[in-house]
Amino acid sequence: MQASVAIIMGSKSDWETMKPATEILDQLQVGYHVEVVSAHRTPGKLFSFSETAAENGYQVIIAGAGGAAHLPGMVAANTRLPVLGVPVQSKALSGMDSLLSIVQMPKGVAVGTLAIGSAGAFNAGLLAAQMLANQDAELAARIEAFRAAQTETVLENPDPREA
Ligand code: RP5
Repeated sequence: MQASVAIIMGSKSDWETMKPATEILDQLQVGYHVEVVSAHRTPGKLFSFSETAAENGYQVIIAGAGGAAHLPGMVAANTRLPVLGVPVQSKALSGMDSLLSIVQMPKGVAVGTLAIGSAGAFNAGLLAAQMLANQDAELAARIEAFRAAQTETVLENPDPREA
């Protein structure tokens, strides 16, 4: 399957947080590539990855990072592809550092920032799929089915005391 989405993260320690992005993409049958790219420890790789991302066939980049989370913004600075940033929950500051590092981009260079942690990673995968679905009717149908099933699950079990 062609990898339309690149999922990158600053460290292997980010993987557990970022994994839900792959789970929803698997469910929706969207191809992706996963790789560690560190803004601080591998700055040359950050530049080569982001500068070649479009020619390598990616259409959306999901970038997760924690702490001084410069990865999403610096990737966005070096590619025209849409970048979705996921703030990883840090131990010291609970991810507020990650969130503020990613969200407050200067005018003219955009990063779409998701929620802190694994819900943000899942939604980044979902949002990437929704972007791709504008050009893919079959993917659009799979997303609509996912959303309908989610709604049905909530409606079928409204009692908060039951699992
Ligand atoms: C960031 O520093 C990474 O994205 C990670 O969230 C954080 C800590 O990295 P490790 O020290 O666990 O490798 O670059």
